Amino acid sequence: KEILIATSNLHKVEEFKKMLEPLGYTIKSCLDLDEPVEIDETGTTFEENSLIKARTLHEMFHTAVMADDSGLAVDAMDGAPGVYSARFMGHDTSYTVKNNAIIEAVKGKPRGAQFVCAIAYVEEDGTEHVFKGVVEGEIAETIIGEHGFGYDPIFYYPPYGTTLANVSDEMKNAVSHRGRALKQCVEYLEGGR
Ligand code: ITT
Repeated sequence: KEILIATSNLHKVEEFKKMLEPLGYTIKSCLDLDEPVEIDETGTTFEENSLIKARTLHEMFHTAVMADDSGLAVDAMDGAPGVYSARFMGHDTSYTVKNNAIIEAVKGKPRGAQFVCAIAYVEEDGTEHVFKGVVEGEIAETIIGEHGFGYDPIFYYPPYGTTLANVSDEMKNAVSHRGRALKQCVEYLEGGR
């Protein structure tokens, strides 16, 4: 079965492929389209934004569409950057700068943080579903690791004793917000056969 993922983020595409292709799904994304798709993420929650993205592509192609809206919520920053994670400090600011700013912001404060992911799935006939995944961790004291993307190098995951950028893709996907949301989505997909 072919699923169109309503994302232009190559890192997300790679994670979806790694998790879905072994199950027999064929993955396409906005990166395979001739024209870039601009989607206004006007929602205030991960759920709303994931649905906005999935609906937009479903309206264009009438195929099965999945979308991911995700981000990092830092306790000491009242849940920021949250749904604004991609836009935090501006789209063109490097993640080294963004990650160091967050490390600075939590200095001397509680270090708790969550990665949150909402996956919206719109079936060919338009039926909508949203699945949510969360992973609890802490903001690391320094940037650690070269794998993953975005905020992974500062997301310390206590059971692994290191950040999600310092473990294999398989280890990240096994516990990540995206992995957890996608697992529920797959349970629905496979259950419905
Ligand atoms: P699309 O909307 O095209 O999917 P995006 O990157 O703009 O791409 P979001 O609006 O959902 O997607 O923003 C998510 C941001 O949250 C992402 O750019 C990262 O900064 C951060 N993020 C999400 N998942 C992450 C992960 O697994 N590891 C590290 N950072 C993550």
